Amino acid sequence: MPIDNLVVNIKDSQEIEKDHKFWNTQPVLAIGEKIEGDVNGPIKESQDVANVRPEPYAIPAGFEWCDIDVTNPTEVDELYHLLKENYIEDKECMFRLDYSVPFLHWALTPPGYNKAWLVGVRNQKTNCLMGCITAVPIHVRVFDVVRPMAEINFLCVHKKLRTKRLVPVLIKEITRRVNLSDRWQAIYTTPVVLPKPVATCRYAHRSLNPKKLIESKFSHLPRTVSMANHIESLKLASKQANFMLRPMTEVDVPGVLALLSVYLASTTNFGQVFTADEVAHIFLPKAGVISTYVIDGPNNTITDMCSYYHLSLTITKHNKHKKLYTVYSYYNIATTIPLLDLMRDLLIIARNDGADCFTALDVMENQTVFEPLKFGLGGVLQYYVYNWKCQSMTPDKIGIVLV
Ligand code: MYA
Repeated sequence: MPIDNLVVNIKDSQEIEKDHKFWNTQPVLAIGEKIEGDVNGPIKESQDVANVRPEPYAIPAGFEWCDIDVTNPTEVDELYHLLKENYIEDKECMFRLDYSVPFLHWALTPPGYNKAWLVGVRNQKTNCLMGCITAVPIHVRVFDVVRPMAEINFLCVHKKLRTKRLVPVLIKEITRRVNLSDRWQAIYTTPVVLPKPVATCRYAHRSLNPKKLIESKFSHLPRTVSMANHIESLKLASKQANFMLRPMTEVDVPGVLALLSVYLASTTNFGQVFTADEVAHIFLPKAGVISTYVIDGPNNTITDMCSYYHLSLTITKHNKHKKLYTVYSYYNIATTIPLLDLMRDLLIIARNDGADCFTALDVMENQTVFEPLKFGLGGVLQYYVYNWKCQSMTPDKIGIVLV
């Protein structure tokens, strides 16, 4: 039973829609469609790139397509503000995800990224950015098959333009642009149930600053417990226990690559196949963006790692608190110490880093630490592979975390 009684499901699951007018036209499995045996491959075969539609899809009158150049300070700022005001929020609109500018730059410029895959929609008159969808290149392993794919994220439509069927146009346009690079599969996660998830995962939250989380109504004080006792029950040590755990540096890239590659291939059915350049870009610590800690083994090897990314929440309706500093569990691998000890130290590091809350999905082995480390259960997140047919998986077989 969760000790801390968190109420907010920021990426809450929503009702299954009955008639998916758009999704029913796409190469995805239908909800409820069963797969026989060990089928694992595309739904629709790859085409010749020469046959991909060369011109962009038509967009509603008054709007135009743009590429978003996140290396341009003005454009990344426009993206930041679109998301800050219009991206994912809880049902009561009390909390909204707040991806920082350095975070967006990091997430959207991995090695080999393509500017044409960061797609925006502008109002022709005002030039305001009103919608977006992004893709970055990634190699993904699904069971035993590795494919170059796209990782889709940051689908957002300005609140004033909702329910006007702009999403199908955005998705068709990003698909066209990805297809032009001869890629025919994509991965994405959403809180909503669409045809058809490959896995359904669950968030769990660990309070690091219980008083602030309760004051801002992110979590409840359990009915029979006083605030003082509640705070005491969630208290963590002031320092990490394992003094060998240290921030990752450039020389650790080969060791981290080897550790990640062996671990993900041997324990999961679905994961990113990293290159050294990707490991350097993704995992080297960047203040306020990504924190990675490692333990050394013999001969420049890395035996254990843990990491989190920094993604705050705007508190929309509170006089005192305006922002929750949340960090999200990323990749955690323990081979020389128990995962429980590694994660306890990671919580301490995150708390000392100023985080109010540590959030994790029940992917890989995370679930095993939730109860002993006093996490409370949160919302649901669905994982998808576009244009792929395979058996669905349990969360522990998911070896990838999308930001
Ligand atoms: S997940 C984050 C999604 N963003 C948010 O939740 C931000 C806040 N919300 C909004 O901005 C809007 O409410 C959104 C809907 C944009 C969500 N994924 O234009 P509409 C379908 C996919 O009237 P609106 C992330 O970024 C819906 O079922 N489809 O919608 C990953 C319906 O289709 P159908 C979604 O309410 C994104 C149609 O859109 C989602 O104005 C992965 C309605 O269109 C959703 N989250 O705006 C995208 N929500 O009738 C897929 C609704 O069929 C990528 N819909 O049910 C696929 C791979 C593409 C590349 C392939 C390459 C090979």
